[in-house]
Amino acid sequence: NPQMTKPAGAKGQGSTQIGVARNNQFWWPDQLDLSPLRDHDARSNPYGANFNYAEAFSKLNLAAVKKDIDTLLTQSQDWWPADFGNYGPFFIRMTWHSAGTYRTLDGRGGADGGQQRFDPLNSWPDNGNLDKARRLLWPIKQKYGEALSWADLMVLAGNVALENMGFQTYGFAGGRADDWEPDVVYWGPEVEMLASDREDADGKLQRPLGATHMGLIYVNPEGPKGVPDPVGSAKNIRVAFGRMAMNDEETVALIAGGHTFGKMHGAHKPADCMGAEPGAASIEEQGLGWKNKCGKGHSEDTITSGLEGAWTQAPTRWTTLYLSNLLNFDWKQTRSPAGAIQWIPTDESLHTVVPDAHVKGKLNPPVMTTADLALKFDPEYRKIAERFLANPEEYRLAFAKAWYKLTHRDMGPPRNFIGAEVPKEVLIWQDPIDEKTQSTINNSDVKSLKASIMKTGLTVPELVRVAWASAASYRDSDMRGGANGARIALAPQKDWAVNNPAETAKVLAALGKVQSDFNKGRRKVSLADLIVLGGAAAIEKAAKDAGYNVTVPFTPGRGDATQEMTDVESFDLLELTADGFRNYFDAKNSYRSPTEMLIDKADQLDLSVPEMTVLVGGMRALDANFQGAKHGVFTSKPGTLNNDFFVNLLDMSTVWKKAADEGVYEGFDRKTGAKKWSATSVDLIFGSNSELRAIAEVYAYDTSKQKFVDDFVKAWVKVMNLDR
Ligand code: HEB
Repeated sequence: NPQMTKPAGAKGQGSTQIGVARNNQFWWPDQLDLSPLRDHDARSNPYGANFNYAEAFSKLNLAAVKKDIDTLLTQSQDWWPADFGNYGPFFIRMTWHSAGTYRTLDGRGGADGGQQRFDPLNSWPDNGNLDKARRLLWPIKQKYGEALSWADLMVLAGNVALENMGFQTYGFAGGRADDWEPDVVYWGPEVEMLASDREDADGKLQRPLGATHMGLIYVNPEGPKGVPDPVGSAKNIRVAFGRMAMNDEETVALIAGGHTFGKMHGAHKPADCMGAEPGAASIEEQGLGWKNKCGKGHSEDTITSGLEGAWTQAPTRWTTLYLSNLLNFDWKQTRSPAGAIQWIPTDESLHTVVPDAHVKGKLNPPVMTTADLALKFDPEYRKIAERFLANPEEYRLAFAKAWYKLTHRDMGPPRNFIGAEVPKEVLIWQDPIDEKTQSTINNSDVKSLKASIMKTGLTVPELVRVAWASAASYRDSDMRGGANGARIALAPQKDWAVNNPAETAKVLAALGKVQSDFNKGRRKVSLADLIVLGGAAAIEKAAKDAGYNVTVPFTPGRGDATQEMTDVESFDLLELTADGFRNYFDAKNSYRSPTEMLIDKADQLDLSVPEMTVLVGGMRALDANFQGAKHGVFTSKPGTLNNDFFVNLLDMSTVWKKAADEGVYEGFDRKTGAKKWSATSVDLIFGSNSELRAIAEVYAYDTSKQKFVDDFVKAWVKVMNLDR
């Protein structure tokens, strides 16, 4: 994927500068990039690895913080005066752009981490001038320090803004810890901001992307690729908001509710006035960008999107005016002072109904973007918009709930939601678990249950695969999935191809029998715990068979979910199209190569390069491939936990050749020519990539046999506990 190796930044000049180190992907674009497994090192965090943000936040007086933000909203600052005397709308846009990068397909993006403060997001054209919104909040951040992350503050500011302007929000949860460096995320194939080259021939948006253009949060306000076509815009919006987990009703509520507030900014032609984005601005601008040299450079001279005007007659109040304007007025195309296509009422008497944000006595027409008109001209959106206008309370609640979901979607399970304003109700998108099913087992039960599991006759590979399948559904990006809940026993997970439904059903039936026998007694065990315990028992046996005595640490306490608690459609998004740890690859549905998908999965499992390496080697030794395939099982004793994978991979007596089957390789004895092994690229990459080979060597040392077993068990347990 050579295009991905160019800097995402606007000009890509870095590589021609003297003294700039080039990474290997610059010279050899096809070389596997391991950097996703090395980001967010604890040493990047000035508070260190042991800082517990949730604890710090929970000591905060949330009401006091909110009061401070509320006061700040109407204290206009000379260096960036507030439109209509209230920063509320501006902050809402900041919040929405912070959360709105979330995309369901890989769970990346979203408000967690506070990524908007770092490039590339910091400098995305769509985030224009939001550098000022965050800078306005600095006094609050400075006051509360480590107890209030930027990530939480950016969401909270939007909530306080809504409340200040008369809207009743659904709730707020803190708990988003800050990142200290940009996430490594694939934001699209384009090498220029605002370019769009991410649709296939049928117009389908490339997976896993959510936005239609590089540098935009969702869609182009002026219409698809700039064409003022409201119906076409509706199609874009439906895909883009769908990939943010929003249905039609939520989408209408969000856009209408959001554009009830504030205005757009396009007072002058950007080319004549605007300086570079923060990422490219000069050092004396101190992190700010988009310096505007026209007029005052702010207030009535502000340029952000290039569109200009407010949607409603009362842009700092919660009203239903957006909907009534949209539906009741006829709209004609016009251009903003900056030259962008937008729409104003055909009725000229309506051109003097909106007060100006800064100039006293000046009156303006309300405006709509092409994307706003999508809500009027798409028949489905229109029905919803009409219903909302006729039922204001329904509209209010729909916006409140959609806003809450938008801003909290990537926080993971309910226990991550903290603070005095967390709603009592657990919502379906939080993937609830039935608390009543939580295991109450003690250490001696753990021992006896392991014995009962091994007596079922289930094999080591069967138990390992199902435990892995259960836990490895986890993705760190939005903290969904994982072993807790035992959703592997429920639709859709039980039917995923990667989980080999027949085998999973067989193993779960046998474990279910162990569970029901045990639960006749005084204590109870959840299926989720038993699945993980099954993996532990199997690994202990496999280690013993290889001559090592190990205990796989186990922490009980998982619970089970019911089918009713499981949003099947939303869980389908977690389906793995590739799992290198089980040597599984679905070529049709995977959007990258098997080895790249391995790195992506390892990243989602929060693994380091050594952890990923030892897990792959161990899984092969355990014979835990999908459907028992022999690729990479470089051992004469499959099903035992030994380092043969590494020893044999690095053994020079084998020569490797491509096999007839796509993606398969065969290893032959260099002298006799006899066929010894078969492998996939996921296996061979550990011998071919120089950085992975360095780790593979470690696990092949004569002196590393015990280390291999210990490290494997450690990494395995980490995966089992990722969601806890
Ligand atoms: Fe929005 C603003 C577009 C959605 C909220 N937006 C805005 C603008 C534009 C837009 C262009 C202007 C900017 C400047 O400043 O210039 N949006 C858009 C689109 C979409 C949207 C295309 C999709 C369809 N929004 C949205 C949502 C929300 C919002 C969802 C929330 C919820 N916005 C907003 C606000 C504002 C805006 C609040 C205003 C800001 C101020 O005032 O500053």
